[in-house]
Amino acid sequence: MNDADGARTAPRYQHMSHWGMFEAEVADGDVVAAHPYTGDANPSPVLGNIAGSVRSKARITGPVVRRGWLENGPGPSSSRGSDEFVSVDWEELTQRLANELRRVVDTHGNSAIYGGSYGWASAGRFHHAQSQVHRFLNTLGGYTRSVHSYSLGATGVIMPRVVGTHWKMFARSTSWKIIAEHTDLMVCFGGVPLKNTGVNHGGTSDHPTRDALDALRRRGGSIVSFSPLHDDVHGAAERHAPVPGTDVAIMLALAYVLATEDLHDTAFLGSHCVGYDRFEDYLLGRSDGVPKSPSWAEQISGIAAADLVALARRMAAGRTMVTVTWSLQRVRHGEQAPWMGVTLAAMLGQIGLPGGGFGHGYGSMNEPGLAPVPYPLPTLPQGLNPVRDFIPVAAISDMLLNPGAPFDYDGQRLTYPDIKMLYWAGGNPFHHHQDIPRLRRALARPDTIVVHDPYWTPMARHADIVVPSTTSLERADLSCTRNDPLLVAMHAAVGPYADARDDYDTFAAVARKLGVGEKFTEGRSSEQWLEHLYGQWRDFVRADGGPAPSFDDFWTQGHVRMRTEDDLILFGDFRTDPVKFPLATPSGRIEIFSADIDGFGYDDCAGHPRWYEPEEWLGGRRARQFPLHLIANQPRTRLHSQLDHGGTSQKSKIRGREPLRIHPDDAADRGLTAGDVVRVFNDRGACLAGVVVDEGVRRGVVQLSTGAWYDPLDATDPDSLCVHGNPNVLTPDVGTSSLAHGCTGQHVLVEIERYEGALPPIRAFDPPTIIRRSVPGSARSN
Ligand code: PGD
Repeated sequence: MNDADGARTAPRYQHMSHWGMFEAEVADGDVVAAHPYTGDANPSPVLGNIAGSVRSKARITGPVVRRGWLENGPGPSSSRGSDEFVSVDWEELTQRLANELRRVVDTHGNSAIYGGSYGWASAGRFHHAQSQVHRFLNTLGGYTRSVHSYSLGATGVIMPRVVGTHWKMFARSTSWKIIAEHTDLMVCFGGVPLKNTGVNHGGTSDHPTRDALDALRRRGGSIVSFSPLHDDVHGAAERHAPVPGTDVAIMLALAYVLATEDLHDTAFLGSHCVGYDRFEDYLLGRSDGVPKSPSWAEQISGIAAADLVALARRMAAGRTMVTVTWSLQRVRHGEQAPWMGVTLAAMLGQIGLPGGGFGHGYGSMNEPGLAPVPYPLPTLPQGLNPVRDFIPVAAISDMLLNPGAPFDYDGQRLTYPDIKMLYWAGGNPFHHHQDIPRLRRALARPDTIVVHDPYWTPMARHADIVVPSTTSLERADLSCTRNDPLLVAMHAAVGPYADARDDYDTFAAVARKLGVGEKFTEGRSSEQWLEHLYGQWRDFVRADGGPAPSFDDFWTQGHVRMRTEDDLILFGDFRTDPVKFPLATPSGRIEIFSADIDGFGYDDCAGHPRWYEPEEWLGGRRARQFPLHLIANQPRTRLHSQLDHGGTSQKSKIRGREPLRIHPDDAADRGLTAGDVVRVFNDRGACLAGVVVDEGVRRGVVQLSTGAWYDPLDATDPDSLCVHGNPNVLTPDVGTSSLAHGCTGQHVLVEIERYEGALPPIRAFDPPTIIRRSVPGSARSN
């Protein structure tokens, strides 16, 4: 390729990632730079991790099988994670996979395969790994699945019972345009962290949050934020740093002021809600003798009662939007924060009005606030799963460790199935699951673990059969999300690296061996599937009068721009006419009191929102032993654990360890200075981290992001120190409540001390030992 002056320039290919649209610049078979899409107002720095990712040393270069599994056959094994691997060719790998799937299905039935396979994988509608694995397992007769997500485990169960939906709260949220034009006061629980808006599941062509918040302030609106981390918000006029995990107490106090000063909208509560009376009995202390007053909340949260009184009055005086980030529900009793947020907004009576009401997830991902497109997305059909067994996604260790045991979930009494095979593609449980020592013991239980991944993640190291996947950069795909105007052609930037294959081709090969090849592929190659999915999507768009170029024209032009619903207001139609547009709740209204939840009789989730004292918080007994509250939040330098070896992520590390932020006084108390390496520990585990001293962190709080690849000092020991800084060696593996059993990885109590020993090397990105059988004499390689 030549530029205008005739100089040779590196070729560029349009592509999409979960953190934005870009052009991949290629040299010597690798992507050497990712240039952001010129239409993106605020591109994510995470794009900086892409350069060098194709040929990273962490790539899985060919199919391998764990040595112990090969020698002893399928069965429980505590050698997972420390064993060597043996390289095999694709024919052997696919045949072994087919044989093992056949054995498990014939001997134990399809429910013995856990195919929940949670994870974000890559952008791209066709090659999306979870869609591929689910379609594949369905062609074999199904699998035990998981429900909901690590992002939104509590919300996914509580919100349908309160407002009849959870996904509409983000996919059809009040748009940034409306907020910028109408909101007087945005009260943000958990802030609006810009770092998270870099990311959108499936991709994004723009990042408008920062500009929308600036526009709101220019118009005279203001932002009030509650978060123990100062930088969790952009442009706030007022920042409050509460004790972590106490937002529900704060919201109750604001509600108390509204109720006692007659500032609540009784007409709206009567016409659009049910159960306010029952809640008010609790709020004012009539049912339990404890008024949830500002002074009560001050004792719990550390926020001055006078500030809460003043804020409640301001909230009632203008157009107010109450927002709650997703992180607030990723804690024990996580159901309560979004439920209480809706209740507070309902008391203000502005739900469904322009710029008022409730928002859940502004700043949690890019999507909330983005205008939706009115069409369905091109989607790979996943087929039907006849297996009835399922688990809430964060119950994986519970399931593996307790086959046959009963458990509660959303009003049902269910039983954990007896899993013999785990099939994972596109996710990293060592990133997403809590209490890694317990997870490692759980992963020792099944007969066989299969992992497809492009990289030697800790999960791949714990597999028996490791399938090397291509990265999205090595394949063509379509990208499109429900809240972005562009359908984008993702051009392959490079060919498949080493002996990696597209997941689709692996599944097709195994399906053929099992006699269901045609059912899986429908006779199409990947390229034919792209054209087929595009054609189906084009029919919808054409029927709506939208732009619908031929596939070839679309591919050459690079994208199609769709219309979007720019003036959306969450629950606007319901507000206008609650009879004609009822919510999908039993009453058709907002359920401040849910008779159904009340009827379940759970002691950790009552029939209305309420304050529960969590186990992991600074106000409890456990804090005497572990006096620092660790916030294990989303990283600013990568998406989850993806490309932790990339440039942007690596630049943030301290002596190779994940950075841990601590208040200067807490650092001084422990004799720590910036750049020290510390041991972070509690009674579940320990990891190393690098100290960053930061006044923007509340006293008593430390922050260590998720996503550093688990790197045990002793790989044979499930309780080993992680030398790299993965906070999930510390977090509790306990569900949000009996209702949702969502992930509670956000909060954990710890103590910290300087690490005095010689610093162990970081080996997380080095491949494990692989015995190459193809070479005479079985030469070893690392
Ligand atoms: P990722 O790192 O995105 O984490 O957990 P998730 O498992 O999604 O993992 C995706 C994997 O897919 C990577 O290993 C990547 O290499 C692989 N991959 C990418 N493309 C492909 C492909 O084409 N094929 C295959 N086979 N693999 C591919 C995220 C989860 O973590 C989430 S969503 C949240 S919100 C949670 N948050 C927290 C938290 O707040 N606090 C704690 N402590 N823990 C959390 N965990 C949760």
